[in-house]
Amino acid sequence: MLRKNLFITLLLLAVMVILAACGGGSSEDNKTASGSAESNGDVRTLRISLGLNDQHPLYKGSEKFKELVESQTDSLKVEIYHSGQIADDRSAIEMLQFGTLDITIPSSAPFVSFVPEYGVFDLPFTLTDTEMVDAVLQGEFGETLASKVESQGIVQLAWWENGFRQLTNNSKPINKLEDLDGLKIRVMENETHIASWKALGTNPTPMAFTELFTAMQQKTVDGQENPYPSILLEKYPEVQKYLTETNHVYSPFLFLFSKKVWDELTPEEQEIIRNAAVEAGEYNRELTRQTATESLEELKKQMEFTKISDEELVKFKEAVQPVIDEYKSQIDSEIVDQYLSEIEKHSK
Ligand code: KDG
Repeated sequence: MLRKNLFITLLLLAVMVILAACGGGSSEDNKTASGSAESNGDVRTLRISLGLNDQHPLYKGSEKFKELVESQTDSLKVEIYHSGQIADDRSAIEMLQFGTLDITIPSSAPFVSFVPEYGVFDLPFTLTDTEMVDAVLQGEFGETLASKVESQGIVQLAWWENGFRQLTNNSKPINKLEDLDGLKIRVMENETHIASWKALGTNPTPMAFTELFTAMQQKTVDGQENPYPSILLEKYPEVQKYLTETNHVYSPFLFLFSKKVWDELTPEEQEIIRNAAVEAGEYNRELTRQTATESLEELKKQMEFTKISDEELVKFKEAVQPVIDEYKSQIDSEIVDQYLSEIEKHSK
């Protein structure tokens, strides 16, 4: 009798577990017409795809965005997927175009193959400090450039910050241009970056961010270049010995939204999301700059640090000038002229 009751109880339990699993369902089941955001009638869940981990100011900024949106409406929820859980940058951008993802916040470099005008940021040694960055991106030029993306089925809502990029490698300290000779460097999937690092004497390999750490661990590449927060928070000192300050390129983060999903939102929801993206962007930029300073102090304890002298930097700039001239001509000249005149206007 006892055994029979036990069996019935266990059976009932198993049925309840199965029913619960079917009832909860994965987020895939409740897709909207656009196939991306989850919606159970009156609540839509927006998914954000990030390449960096949950320690980075990019993730912290996304949490701020989530807090701002969810505190202003019950019709929207935000889910954040970090470390390329959903996709690498290029695939995430394509998913926005198909409407199977709502938001991604990549660097500008992988976005150039979608909107070539964003190639201005890849011209080395153009933007030189954060005041200039804010004047150029948070002003008319930033608006002009952001208005170019809708033709790609994407809406850019704000400019966030990745930062000024620095070089790391596992082979030797870098003090002069010749020290770069033959180094195998991972670069972003971007023609100008490949050409620039070739012109600097290295052997560049374009690769998705999600593959970078393993490539360094397995010594497929000798080094890479990223801003200080990414170098520290993605734990590169575990696989890289030498850190070199070059500030060779400034990488903005682009807060990108799927146009397919955007067009399904109410004007009130659009306004809440746009304002939250801008406000969380201010928070992200401030936090990224603070983190960059703190990260460098910490990295100097974990890696051998060198800084390219101003005299030596002249040789770096001379080496990449032909690349700037060549790629400038491949970008809409009006945009390049506006970009360079804005930079001129804000040069110290
Ligand atoms: O999603 C984050 C990436 O866009 C960013 O870290 C890319 O700087 C980048 C790189 O080196 O790929």
